[in-house]
Amino acid sequence: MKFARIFAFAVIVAVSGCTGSQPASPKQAFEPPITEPCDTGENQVLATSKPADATAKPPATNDDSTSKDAPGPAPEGMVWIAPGKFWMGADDPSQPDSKPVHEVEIDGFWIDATEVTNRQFAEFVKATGYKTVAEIAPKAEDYPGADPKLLVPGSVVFTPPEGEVPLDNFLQWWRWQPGAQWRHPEGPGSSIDDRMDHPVVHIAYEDALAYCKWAGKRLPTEAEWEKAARGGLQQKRFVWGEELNPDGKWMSNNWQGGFPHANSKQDGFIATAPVKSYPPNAFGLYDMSANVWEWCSDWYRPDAYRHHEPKNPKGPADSFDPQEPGVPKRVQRGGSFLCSDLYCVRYLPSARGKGAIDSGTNHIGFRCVKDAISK
Ligand SMILES: [Ca+2]
Ligand SMILES: [Ca+2]
Repeated sequence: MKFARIFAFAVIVAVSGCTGSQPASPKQAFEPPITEPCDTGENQVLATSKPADATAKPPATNDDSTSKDAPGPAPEGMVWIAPGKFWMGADDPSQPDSKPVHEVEIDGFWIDATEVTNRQFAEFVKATGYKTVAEIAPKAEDYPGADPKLLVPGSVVFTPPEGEVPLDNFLQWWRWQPGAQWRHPEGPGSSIDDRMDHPVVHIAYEDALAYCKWAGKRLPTEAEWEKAARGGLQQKRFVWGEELNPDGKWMSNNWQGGFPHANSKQDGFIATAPVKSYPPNAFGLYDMSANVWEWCSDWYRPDAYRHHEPKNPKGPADSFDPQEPGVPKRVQRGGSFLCSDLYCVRYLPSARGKGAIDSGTNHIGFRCVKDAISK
């Protein structure tokens, strides 16, 4: 894999002390303020906010996508998104790659109500013996300059620094951790035994594809994901409406407090939360905002929306990220438990993320969709 685990590469090279080249820098978690200004004005954290009641009623929808139009019984754990149009994107200076706002028509499809959990992924692995990318040692030829001792199975793990740090170098809070993988999210010694209903993490794109194929499903397109995430609330800032903390409650698992060193956990969780810990959106979907990033099938390009087909857009034919030309990236959506209002807001239905296809970290997962009729 020529581009295997580029995120890991960055950390491996940095950790190995190789200074011969600048490490590639996948920015799937955050965009540096220098290149994409953060919006810190209207999202002031409410110091007294508490986690929302996950059993609360979802918001009313003005979309015509309702489950009553489903073509048949719902596959287990899935929700029907009826065919229809919606306004995709955002007219927001902090999200230049989400412009222009454009109307898109989408065929109906089924979507998982939750992120794929450790319990579900374990069933897949038990049935297939599948090994994730993080469980396979990187090849030396793909990582020139890396210390061979570091070319072992592993992944990249968020590790908060002890104190405040400048937000211009992600290597201050990401580390290459040998042995980190979906069963051991923080590395050897960590376990998912008490996290079986949390979203699976350390998932590279091909890992997500393999699961989807086994499950008879596929990854959503970016347009399908956004239509589902918005829940019919046309052009609203959040998947639940316009307010960050309606009734003083946190509506998703993101980050509060100083980033990246002082998570104040006002929403109840430092890292991943069990799926369904927060209220669903108006379509009955959970964690479309934050918890973990979710892979989509589209290649990433910042100008993708200018070339979208009006119906069922599948994204560009190739990938281009001006910040890392030559690194193939797919789209990721929804943000994660690391998304901070003080750094870069990414837990919005319009916000686009991107990830090197062979890199997973401990805040990247996925959910699947399924066509009404197998194609
Ligand atoms: Ca949190
Ligand atoms: Ca999510």
